[in-house]
Amino acid sequence: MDKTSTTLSPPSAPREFGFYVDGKSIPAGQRDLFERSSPGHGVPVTRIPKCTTEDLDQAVAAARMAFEDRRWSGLNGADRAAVLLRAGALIRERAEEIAYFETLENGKPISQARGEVGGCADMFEYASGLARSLHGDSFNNLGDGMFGLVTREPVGVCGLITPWNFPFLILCERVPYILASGCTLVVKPSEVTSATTLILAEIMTDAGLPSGCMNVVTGSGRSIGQALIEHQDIDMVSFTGSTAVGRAVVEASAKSNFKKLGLELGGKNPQIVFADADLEDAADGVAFGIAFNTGQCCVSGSRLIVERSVADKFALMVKHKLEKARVGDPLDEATHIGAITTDAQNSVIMSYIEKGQAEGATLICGGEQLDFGMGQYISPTIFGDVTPDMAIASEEIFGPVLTVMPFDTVHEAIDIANDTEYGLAASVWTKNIDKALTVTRRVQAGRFWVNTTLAGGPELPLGGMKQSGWGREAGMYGVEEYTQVKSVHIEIGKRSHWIE
Ligand code: TXE
Repeated sequence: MDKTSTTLSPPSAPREFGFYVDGKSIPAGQRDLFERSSPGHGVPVTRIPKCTTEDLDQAVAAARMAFEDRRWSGLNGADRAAVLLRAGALIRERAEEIAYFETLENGKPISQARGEVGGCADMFEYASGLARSLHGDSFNNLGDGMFGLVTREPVGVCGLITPWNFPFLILCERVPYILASGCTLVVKPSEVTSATTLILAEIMTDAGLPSGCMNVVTGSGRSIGQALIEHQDIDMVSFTGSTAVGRAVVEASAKSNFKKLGLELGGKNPQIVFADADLEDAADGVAFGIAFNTGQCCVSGSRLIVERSVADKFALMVKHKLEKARVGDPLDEATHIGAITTDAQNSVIMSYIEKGQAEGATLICGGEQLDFGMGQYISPTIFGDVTPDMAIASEEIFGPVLTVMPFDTVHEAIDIANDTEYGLAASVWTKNIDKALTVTRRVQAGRFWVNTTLAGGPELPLGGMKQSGWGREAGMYGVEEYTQVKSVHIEIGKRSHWIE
């Protein structure tokens, strides 16, 4: 590993975090601890408490009390906006610390983590405006005797379960919108990446969020996560993670209190490249789409569907790009591709690489476990001679593994793109406006990119079609998800009597 430009090193001892309830950090005390080692360095970096179900009950009770006494939902939008704006500023102030722990726990490159933290501050700043502009509707067309209103009310106490691939970004695509709506919340981050969620809880208190409005319980999905989704006093759950656990969330909602759900699940996202595209641009975009965040990205462009006349040439162009990407120490500012976040994920990716070869696909590049003497790294991988029925072409791998499938016509490209149970994201690369629009209309995906990929920001909503999930996060749509509407008929003058 080239370590010439490494500027940071892992801590000499792990930092201990408490969980967070009612505006205070609560130390682990007698609770068991979960110690997290950096996937890039193999040394312990953080320790978090394994919360008990009593801790969860306490956190939910704090969120319930904060919601019901209206210390947050009863404020006017401008006051809520002021807190969210201050939180954005505090995220910027603590950006280096957040990026450092994000990189240590997740394994993503520090330069990428810094960029994400800046984007997270922006989420808060944008959502602050939505706290003021959120509104309902009125009906002035019901005749002289009647006026109609549709008001928006916060859903109540939200449970938020987040994954390990973008611990801070996914959190910040939700928390400011949840708070902008007037809801209170209890967050359960992934057990392997809890640090930056706990830092955000401190930031929210420092920004002036009343106590009890944001609580964080830490621990495993099977114990604390499951108890949260079954909880009778949580009104809504937003879950981001695997499709399997997504099903468990739906089941738990049905078996408990029919809590409202938002789900962002897996993806097997197409990158459709036409021969008339700017192929240099497209090759860079496709390389970025599959290797960004080591492909551990629900929206990663993992299926390259490319026009047959340029397929071989284009696959080599992507290969050359990926070969120039620097894989290595996530704390090195020059690194493009960091470590695989968990041992389990590393095994999953390597088993798909073996399966691809066993199924008869051709390894164009990568496919190797890289040995840097520390951590776990996999070289970016491309498979050619792939057919849509192969596991590597149909199942979410969640790693830097790209499958190449050629097409001859626009309609064939659309059919291959839609031949999946998922519908999270898609990209199309072409200079032909008709092709771009036809593909954008016909491919089923909640997020679409034309001549770019993985673009995002606070304005446009996120979420999936088909088995990629329910609902939308971020943007005005994201705030509205955390509200429920009430319709109000108002009689003007005297109501005509039923019985005279
Ligand atoms: O996800 P899990 P994992 C996909 C990706 C990956 C696979 C497994 O394919 O290989 O999922 O990753 C909590 N009740 N994605 O195992 O288990 C858990 O603690 C309630 C897609 O990490 O779904 C964590 O906080 N909660 C993806 C969160 O759910 C439970 C992001 C996600 O964990 C729970 C990550 C339970 N029974 C993985 N079990 C995306 N869409 O971005 C676990 N959890």
